[in-house]
Amino acid sequence: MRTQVAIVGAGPAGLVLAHLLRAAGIESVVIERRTRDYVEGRVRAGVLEQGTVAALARLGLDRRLRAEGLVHTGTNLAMDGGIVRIDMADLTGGGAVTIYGQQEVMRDLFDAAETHGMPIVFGAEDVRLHDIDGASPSVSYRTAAGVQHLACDVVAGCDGSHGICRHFVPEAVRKTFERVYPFGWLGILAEVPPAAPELIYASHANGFALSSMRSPTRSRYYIQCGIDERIEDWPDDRFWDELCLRLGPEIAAGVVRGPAFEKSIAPLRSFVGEPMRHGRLFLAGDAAHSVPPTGAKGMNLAVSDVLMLAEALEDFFVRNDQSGLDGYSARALARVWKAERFSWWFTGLTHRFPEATGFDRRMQVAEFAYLRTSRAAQTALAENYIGLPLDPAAGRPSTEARA
Ligand code: RFL
Ligand code: PHB
Repeated sequence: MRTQVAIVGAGPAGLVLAHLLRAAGIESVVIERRTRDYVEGRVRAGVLEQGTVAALARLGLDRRLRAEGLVHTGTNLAMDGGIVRIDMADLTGGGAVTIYGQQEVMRDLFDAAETHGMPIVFGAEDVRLHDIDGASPSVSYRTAAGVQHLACDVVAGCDGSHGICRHFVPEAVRKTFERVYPFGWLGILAEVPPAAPELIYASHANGFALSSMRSPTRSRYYIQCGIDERIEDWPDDRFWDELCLRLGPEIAAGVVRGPAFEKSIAPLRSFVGEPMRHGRLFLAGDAAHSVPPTGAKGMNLAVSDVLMLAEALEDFFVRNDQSGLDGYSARALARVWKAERFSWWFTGLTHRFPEATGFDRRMQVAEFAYLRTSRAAQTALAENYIGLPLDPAAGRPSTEARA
């Protein structure tokens, strides 16, 4: 088998890339270890930046998103009984985010892939990359039919944080930067109306809590928990009691309790692997970097990476110009590091760190007090939350301008 771009991983990065390439007339094959049901069933992100929504719209993948997504023009921070609303629309000149679950995004991407007959191999085991240093790389994998070989011009490593692609960047050139947080997020989904119409990020002496949603009838809540804690330690009643305590009495008054039909614990980590390219291998999304979920940036970064990669691949295949591929890693990392900074900062402001000193805590209190009264501080939060532009310095035309 032969294709132009072999894409490893059918998460948001891999599938959005496949759709972008198809729109540019470039062939690809997506190789995924799991089943469609598994990938679509993972409860993860919920907040789409405007750039992500615009990319899906450009691909004609926004019909359900427009009908069912909830446009939020504000978000809220609560600490020590005070609450500050970040009016994103006012602070950024009309900016907003859209609440639409990653599961729904995946469903739309898979449905459209099926409609267009885009090749996706599910259940591919033992994926390996070959000859990425040369001009004719290939990918091998095993299915029920035996070992398969896919020859290609370029490999896109979109296989998430536990993927194998990043390990094909040789140790000698690979630099990793990591921060592991001493806590995780325990999240639940429940078929109950959300506590408030907008998201609330709350900081409490017992730890962080987040009130989010998937729809007007479906709530998504998270609480900070220890990394050693187990789901079994958190029966529904204990979760709801702790959530209400951390959100504070005013917000808790709006919490409607109900059975949690999904409950999971995710550790928090900041991670970047540099460079995002080696030879003919290009990494995108969680395969190259992770952010703690506090800034709601993970899926959005996966999409912005592949927007840049698709542009570079179009230059390469359609215009015979390799400069975009050569510049991809630096261009993507410039945006990645800003999202890393924002996610790290927002995590630091809102979570309780076991090793924090009295000084550290006073810094959080002072930062929150500053945010409450400073339009500049609120603007900084708002512009990061709605998503920074692809290329802030006007050195290169943005994707939007070229479209
Ligand atoms: P994915 O989604 O992990 O997809 C990678 C795919 O590659 C497959 N794979 C392989 N395939 C073949 N061979 C192998 N050897 C393979 N190894 C892995 C996997 O099966 C999978 O299908 O990575 P991608 O595409 O880069 O997308 C990243 C996002 O999924 C992730 O960043 C977000 O979910 C993060 N995230 C959030 N992001 C947001 O933008 N907004 C949010 O509000 C948000 N909230 C969250 C989150 C992640 C969370 N968890 C559970 C980590 C909330 C949580 C709790
Ligand atoms: C979610 O709804 O899953 C969600 C919302 C905001 C975040 C993270 C996750 O920052």
